[in-house]
Amino acid sequence: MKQYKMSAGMLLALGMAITLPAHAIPIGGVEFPEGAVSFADTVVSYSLTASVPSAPHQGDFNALGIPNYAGVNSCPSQLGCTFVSLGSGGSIVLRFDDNKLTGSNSAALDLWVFEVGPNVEDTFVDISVDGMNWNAVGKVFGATAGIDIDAFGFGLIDQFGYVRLTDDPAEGGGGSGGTVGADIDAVGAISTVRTPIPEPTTIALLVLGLLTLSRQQRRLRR
Ligand SMILES: [Ca+2]
Ligand SMILES: [Ca+2]
Ligand SMILES: [Ca+2]
Ligand SMILES: [Ca+2]
Repeated sequence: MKQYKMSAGMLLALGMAITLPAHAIPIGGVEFPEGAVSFADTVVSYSLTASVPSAPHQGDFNALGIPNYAGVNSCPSQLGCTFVSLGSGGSIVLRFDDNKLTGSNSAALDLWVFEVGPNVEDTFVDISVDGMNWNAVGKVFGATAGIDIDAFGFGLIDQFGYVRLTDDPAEGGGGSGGTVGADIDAVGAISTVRTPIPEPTTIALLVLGLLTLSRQQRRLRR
């Protein structure tokens, strides 16, 4: 019969590796206490108006994950691009899957939008629990900018799964051209909770089970 050889020390290390909280890592110059998990995971919709960016700048998936813009403003293709242009008055709806945006019960910034490209362009921001009922939380004023959602009456107990960004057609120098409208590289929740997958208690029980199994096998070998 095959024997499982795992020491108590190894099991403890495994348990710690799974349950230790993530270190605060500055991403794109901003401290995200939960790291890469904090960023938007799925594009729900991308809507353009009459004033559209060129095709290489319409890759909506480029707004997902951690920021990766490196100064290239004119993209050869959507895959070779790091941001998505919204067009004048266009919008994008993003969803958090492994995390949720929360307030902080303080005036600290909770949501950060990485807006890039040659022009600094303003964006209206709305947040939603269910992707249907929206709450306006003001604007981000181009470049990389944050929002304190507590200023709009929210707090730690509020959990939002959706963010909608809408280009303000009245602002920004990019009224036309390939990257017309705000250019979104990434959207991150500074104040965030992880969506529990799996539950820490489940992991603790698993480690305890393995520990018991290893003890029993050692006893049998004697
Ligand atoms: Ca995420
Ligand atoms: Ca706040
Ligand atoms: Ca632009
Ligand atoms: Ca990006």
